[in-house]
Amino acid sequence: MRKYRIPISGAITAAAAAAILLVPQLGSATNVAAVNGAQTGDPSYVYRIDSSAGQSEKLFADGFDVLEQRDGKDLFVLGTKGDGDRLRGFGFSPTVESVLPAPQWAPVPKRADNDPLVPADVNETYDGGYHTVNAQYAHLDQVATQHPDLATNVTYGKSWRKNRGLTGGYDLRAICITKKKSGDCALNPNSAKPRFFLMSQIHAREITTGDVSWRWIDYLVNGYGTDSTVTSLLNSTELWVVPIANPDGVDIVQKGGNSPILQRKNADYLNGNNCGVSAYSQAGVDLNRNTGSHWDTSGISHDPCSQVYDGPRSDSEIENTALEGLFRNLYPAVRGSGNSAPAPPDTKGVMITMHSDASMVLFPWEYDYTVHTGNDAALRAMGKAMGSITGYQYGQAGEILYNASGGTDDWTYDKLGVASFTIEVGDNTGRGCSGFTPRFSCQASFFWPKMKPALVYAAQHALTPYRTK
Ligand code: 0X9
Ligand code: ZN
Repeated sequence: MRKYRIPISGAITAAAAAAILLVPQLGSATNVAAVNGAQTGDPSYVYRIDSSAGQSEKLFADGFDVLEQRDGKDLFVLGTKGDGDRLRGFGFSPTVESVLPAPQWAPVPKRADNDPLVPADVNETYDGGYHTVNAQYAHLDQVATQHPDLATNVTYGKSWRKNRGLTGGYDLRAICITKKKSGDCALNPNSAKPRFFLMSQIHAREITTGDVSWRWIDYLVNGYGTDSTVTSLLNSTELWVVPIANPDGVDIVQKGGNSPILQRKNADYLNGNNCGVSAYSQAGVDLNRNTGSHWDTSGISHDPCSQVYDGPRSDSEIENTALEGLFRNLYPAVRGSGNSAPAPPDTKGVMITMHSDASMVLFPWEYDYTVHTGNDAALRAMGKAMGSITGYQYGQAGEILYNASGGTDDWTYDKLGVASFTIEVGDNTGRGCSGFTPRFSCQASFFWPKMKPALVYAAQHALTPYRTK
């Protein structure tokens, strides 16, 4: 087979890279498949197109994945079997140059407590047990079906790919968990119960965080009526979870199978598409630099290939505007303008966005550590408490990590006054669970026991976070 170098197009480059990277491993993957029954997707096709100069632009515009490889005036496009017909429909005459085998990975055995009747894709995993986007979404459906008195699903938007009508995009989904009374979980900021909001994988490759959300959801729905802490939480509080805030990015990550692709950003390649797919150069916008809170002021880059590219304008990305729309539907805007106006002491609500893996509890202002919020004492007190529960450092980002503008937590605090935190879920104990893709057994043995009490603490403070001393 020919060797294709780095593909040009950002969004589908990961698929290309996954397929290409997996080729050398095919022998061992096949063996694993024979033993465990590997999950496979569809093969990818490389099409050769006799094309005059400039047509790559048209191919991009039509959503095709043009590879960097050239042969005279021939171009190469990576796609599905059906893309051959689509290319013909756009007036091209493709021939199949090669077929790349589908990524393969071995699923973990079913979780011991799994109902054998649940849809199969709840168990679809990669890299030893991490759940795919579809599995996370099937989990939300399963939980709502099994616990109609406790769980409500909300679709709050579409990912960048889905919104553009490209293949492989996803809905943006949340779940609300509470012992339901009339009006609970409504998209109305004036809720009877205070709201604790947990989100994960806005940075796609930080895969520990999605797993913590999965376990948090299970802990809540399985504990109601049997665990007194959970029971009183669900009676008093709405627990919202967005397990995957950046599903297009996670789709790229999971295509690496047992070697996840280290995509951090979303899949929006329109600002620059010649980035490759490495951990340090990749297409996409960093969603945690893109929000309209002090956008473009610190810890950012204007290079579209950079890990911290903040986008062409504030809130340019649909994953963020959709999420912000959800936040506005869940929390009233109670904070005045300016950097030091406090939210009132009786403000309700806590938001935690999980990242990895610096082992830190962070709170606003994250864009500039020399500026403190008007709620600094209470945010710091909650940060300190969660720091002592987890064994993590705590502080504003610039105090212990680096200043960075346009993050989710600065936005929810800035625009709405919500008590907001980033928890960098990590291993600072030398137990071998550090990095973006720790072995899956670290989740049950290390991260979940560490995070559970911190999340319970935060949820229990959703009524009056700013009264914390
Ligand atoms: O740089 C980030 O976005 C976060 N670290 S990570 O390694 N997970 O990428 C820290 C974000 C802290 N919060 C804000 N800057 N808003
Ligand atoms: Zn992160």
